[in-house]
Amino acid sequence: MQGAERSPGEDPASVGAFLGAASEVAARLLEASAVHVLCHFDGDGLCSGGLLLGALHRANVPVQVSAIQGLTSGTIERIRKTTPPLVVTTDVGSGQLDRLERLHTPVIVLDHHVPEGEGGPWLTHLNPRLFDLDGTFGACGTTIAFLVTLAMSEDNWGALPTALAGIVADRQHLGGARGLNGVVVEQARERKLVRCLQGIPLRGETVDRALKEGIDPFVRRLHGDAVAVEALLQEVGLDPMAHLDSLSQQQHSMLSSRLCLELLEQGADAAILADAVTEQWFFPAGGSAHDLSAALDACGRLGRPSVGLAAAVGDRGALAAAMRLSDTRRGAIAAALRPIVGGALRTSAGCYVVEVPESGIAGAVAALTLMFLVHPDRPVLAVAPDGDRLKLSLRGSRAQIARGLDLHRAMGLAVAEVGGSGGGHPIAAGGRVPPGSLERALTAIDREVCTQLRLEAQGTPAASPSGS
Ligand SMILES: [Mn+2]
Repeated sequence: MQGAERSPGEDPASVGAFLGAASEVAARLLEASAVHVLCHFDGDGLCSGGLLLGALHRANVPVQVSAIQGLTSGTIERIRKTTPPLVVTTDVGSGQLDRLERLHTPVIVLDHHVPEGEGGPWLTHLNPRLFDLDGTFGACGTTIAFLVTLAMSEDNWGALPTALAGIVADRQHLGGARGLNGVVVEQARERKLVRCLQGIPLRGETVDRALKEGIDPFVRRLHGDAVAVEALLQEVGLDPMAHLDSLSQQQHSMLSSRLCLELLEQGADAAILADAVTEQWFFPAGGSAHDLSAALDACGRLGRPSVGLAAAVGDRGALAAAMRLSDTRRGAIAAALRPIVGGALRTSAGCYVVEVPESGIAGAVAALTLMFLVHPDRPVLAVAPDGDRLKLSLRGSRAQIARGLDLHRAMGLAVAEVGGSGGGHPIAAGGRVPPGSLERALTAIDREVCTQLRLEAQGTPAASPSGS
């Protein structure tokens, strides 16, 4: 793929070196007698796994894909027994290099997480971070997998919807595509494979339903209120039944501006809204990256990864099933957001803490709370029951990262303190801790976040969502 000279915000030489390494990986995949792909089970993971599944299938390379929650020693042992000639991990693996090395079979890691461990002779590790490229906002597992498949064959541009859905799933579209994502989007535009609309991305078919049922953005005054939605649409002169992908840029901008006003009034932060106003990607054959992303994410979170993989490869029936799962998940997230709107959150020294009824939506609730419901001077921690443990999900903002936030480190310290497990990215981290250890874990997170963001360790007055 050409494009070293077209990378917004990245050093062209680094992009070129990365694409060169991606081509070498592509050549090895095409030569493999069989490939076992292990992908993470979230939206980014399923998209990246689906891209490889489709591309290898088209190239007549026998391929099998397993969606996994994490690379546990049990998973490693199971894989080792099957002695696959080549293992590829996508959106997972960089944090478990030493464990993968113990497979004693060739492994290619395609991941953007912070690397941990050394690996060894069995491993090939393709991670933008190793090329001095942005792996937090500028490339996700799907980006890496897509660039590898493009190096296998230009025909794989046909899977662009899945590639952009993966980027949205990891929320790297916020603030506009950059880094390696920017390289992909720019070339897709040149090839007329995508229509970009600037504004607040909305999900669903019709404008009316997007506003009534939408959670991202979560507009408190409109959510679930048909009368309020109808009045607002009349005000901006939009047909409630208009399909989102039929809006002109001017109509989309007008609606976005009106929604931004609503969000500012409910207390959302102007800087975060500036990020939320971004490109939404629509495809000539219909649908948007946002809808596809939500559908695939729901498949993973609701324990139906095989439906998600089939949808990522383009199976129509699977896509319809995935869309229904997405509706279910959206309803559960909305139900968890409503009490937070009503003030059900507490403010610790370093976080806003919200309680969520189920672990599968904790990350999403934390992210949406941070974006739309609190003053974002500190990250949001969502806590949910998760079997015999507690799930912790921490989400921060880009502005907080610029101030020094590193949630991967904060979560690492917290789980080490209480005997749990976890990690992630500077902007988003998760962990599982023993029941009863929340306050100790929170103390450790608070201590670290206060240091990183130079917050007062005690005494910053509690903020609450405005208007509640
Ligand atoms: Mn990812």
